[in-house]
Amino acid sequence: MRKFLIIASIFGYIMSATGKISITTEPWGSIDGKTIEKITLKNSKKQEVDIISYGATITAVRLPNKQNEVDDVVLGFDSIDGYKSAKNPYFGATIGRVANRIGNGEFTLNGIRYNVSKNIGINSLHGGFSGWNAKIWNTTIDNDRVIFTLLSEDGDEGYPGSVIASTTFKLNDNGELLVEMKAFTSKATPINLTNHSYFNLAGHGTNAKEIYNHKVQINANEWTVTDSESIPTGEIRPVKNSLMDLRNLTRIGDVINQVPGGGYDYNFCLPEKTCMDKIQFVAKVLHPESGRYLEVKSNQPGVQFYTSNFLPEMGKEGILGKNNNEYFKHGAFCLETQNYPDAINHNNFPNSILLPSNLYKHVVIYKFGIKE
Ligand SMILES: *[C@@H]1O[C@H](CO)[C@@H](O)[C@H](O)[C@H]1NC(C)=O
Ligand SMILES: *[C@@H]1O[C@H](CO)[C@@H](O)[C@H](O)[C@H]1NC(C)=O
Ligand SMILES: *[C@@H]1O[C@H](CO)[C@@H](O)[C@H](O)[C@H]1NC(C)=O
Ligand SMILES: *[C@@H]1O[C@H](CO)[C@@H](O)[C@H](O)[C@H]1NC(C)=O
Ligand SMILES: CC(=O)N[C@H]1CO[C@H](CO)[C@@H](O)[C@@H]1O
Repeated sequence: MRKFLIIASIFGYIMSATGKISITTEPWGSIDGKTIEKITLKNSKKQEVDIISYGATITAVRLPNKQNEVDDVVLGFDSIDGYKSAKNPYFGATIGRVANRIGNGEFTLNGIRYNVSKNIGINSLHGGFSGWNAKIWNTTIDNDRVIFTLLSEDGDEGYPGSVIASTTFKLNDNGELLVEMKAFTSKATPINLTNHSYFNLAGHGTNAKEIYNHKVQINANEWTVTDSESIPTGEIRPVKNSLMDLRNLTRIGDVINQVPGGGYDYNFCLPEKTCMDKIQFVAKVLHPESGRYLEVKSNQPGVQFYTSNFLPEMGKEGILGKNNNEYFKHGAFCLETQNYPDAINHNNFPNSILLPSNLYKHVVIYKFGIKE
């Protein structure tokens, strides 16, 4: 084994295997002379996940369908240039320090007013101009897990405190991709991380035609109402008797075009509000024809369900993605587990402040399977 490792690493390719899970590493381009690494996790069910060290980004999830044909079910690019480009809508990345929006890019903490980068009009989105999605994380492989770590300096994008963050990915033989995000800080700072994979269980290039055939279920009795800039007004409203009621499996194509704003881009409130150590059921999505399903569980209080409303309209120039596929509006869905957006500015939302003595821990489990 040792000899194999040495020979393999001479070719820039490292492989380790623990039981039925294998992990391989290869270089995947570079930025300013710094090598980006691509890690591939594989299990014995022919399920595979690729993650790169740029943004701790999931670049591919390959899954068999009922006929045992494998498709890649996440949107992405063939090279690092695509991920770096201004056209990249955060495909697959780990988002921080604060996922989603902070109204006016401002908040007050311990009596101090902070400005953070306003990178979307007057608001701050997904951590600012160079958020954690645009940093090269350090990579460590530990048995069947890959761990990405990042140091975010005091004042990074206007946020207080130096933060050390890690995102761990582990695939098991039960089809579960476990993702664990952790952070420590030197000063009180808002933190709420998420991951932003754009899924299409029919295959990443099949667009709205197949997304409409997906059925979704979200375990939420309430949602957070937003204004025209997608900033929460503070109101938490029951889903009952509305298009936000996705408590039973619902075909996306039957509802999406009636939703205000051109589709879903709303935060749903899960039953447990404070659940650091408690994992709750978040959502399930099924694509009946392929049989592929995704089940999401997490320890977070909210989930942003987003149906790619801001990808280019069909008929215009799409986003040129993997294998020359073009991606268009409603071509994928995201289920971003998170704290409620703009929590820092709403007392009735769950706490979003990380104190120096505490550990931030966000767990998400994506279970991929096949329903016959
Ligand atoms: C915040 O922005 C205002 C102007 O937009 C500026 O005057 C002030 O110095 C900034 N504060 C910080 C802490 O950067
Ligand atoms: C990676 O580790 C090195 C050495 O420990 C450190 O200097 C660097 O800041 C780390 N990079 C990131 C992105 O955190
Ligand atoms: C991001 O989404 C991908 C989808 O496969 C998932 O594997 C990953 O665990 C997610 N990360 C987080 C932090 O949610
Ligand atoms: C969900 O399904 C259950 C059982 O099939 C049914 O009783 C209930 O009315 C449905 N709820 C909604 C909101 O459609
Ligand atoms: C409710 C929740 O999980 N939100 C988290 C946001 O982040 C802070 C720490 O930074 C946690 O304390 C909250 O629990």
